[in-house]
Amino acid sequence: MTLKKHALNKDFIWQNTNGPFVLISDQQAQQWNQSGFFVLEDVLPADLITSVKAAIDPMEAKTNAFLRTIEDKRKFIARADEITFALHPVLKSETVKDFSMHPVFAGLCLDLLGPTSRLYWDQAVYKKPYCPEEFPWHQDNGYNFVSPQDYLTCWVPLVDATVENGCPWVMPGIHKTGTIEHWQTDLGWQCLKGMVDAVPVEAKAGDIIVFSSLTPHRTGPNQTDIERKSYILQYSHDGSVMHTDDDQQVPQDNPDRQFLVTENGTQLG
Ligand SMILES: O=C(O)CCC(=O)C(=O)O
Repeated sequence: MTLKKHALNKDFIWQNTNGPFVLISDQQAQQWNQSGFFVLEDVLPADLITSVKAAIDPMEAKTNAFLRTIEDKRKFIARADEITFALHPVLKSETVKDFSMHPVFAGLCLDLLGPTSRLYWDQAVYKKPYCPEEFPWHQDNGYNFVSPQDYLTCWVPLVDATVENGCPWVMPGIHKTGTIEHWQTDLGWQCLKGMVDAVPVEAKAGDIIVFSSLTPHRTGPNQTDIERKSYILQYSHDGSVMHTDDDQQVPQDNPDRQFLVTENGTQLG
């Protein structure tokens, strides 16, 4: 596969993570280095997921209700009654804010990013029953280009995510290239076509799918009557900047939603 690099990806070198680790196993570290993803199984208790879901559901309901009122019932990648993106639940709920500082996320930051990290982005993504469309192949850093390019995405299923209801699929190995070129489609930014070598990643509520901002992923259509609910938390190196279309570099340190979760090797939660 010949991949063209993103115009801003000039000198990226993937750095393998090396122990000692506070949370992940050597095998997970090896999968991270080689494939750009792994699953942490059964690390979040059911009552915690229930309370996070209860906090997010009304936010998502408002988002979906808003989408129903606008032209074509869609805005950018969000479509009423198909796929919704409820942005920054941490701004609206202490339960969710506390969740974003949970030791499991702080531990992942220490093992995969380094001593000092911030929450960079958080959003709930709900795929409605019988949503017919996939969400196309992309790297998270293909949406808004952030430097350093390698941040961390934690895809948290709020209900069990299966191939049938639209779980993530990943393309292993490409993370080492850094950010690749994306093109715009009706469904979102896209960086790859086809499914050869793609790996479906099913996960249960209580698990976390962990992948790099540089790992191409997609989610499939929802072919069930179950609403597929996920909460996505992304953590970046302290000092990260977002590159804007007019060549500005905007620090990603909004104190309300991009707060530190680890500092000098210490978990702050
Ligand atoms: O969860 C989904 O269905 C797609 C969302 C996604 O991949 C993302 O927000 O990067």
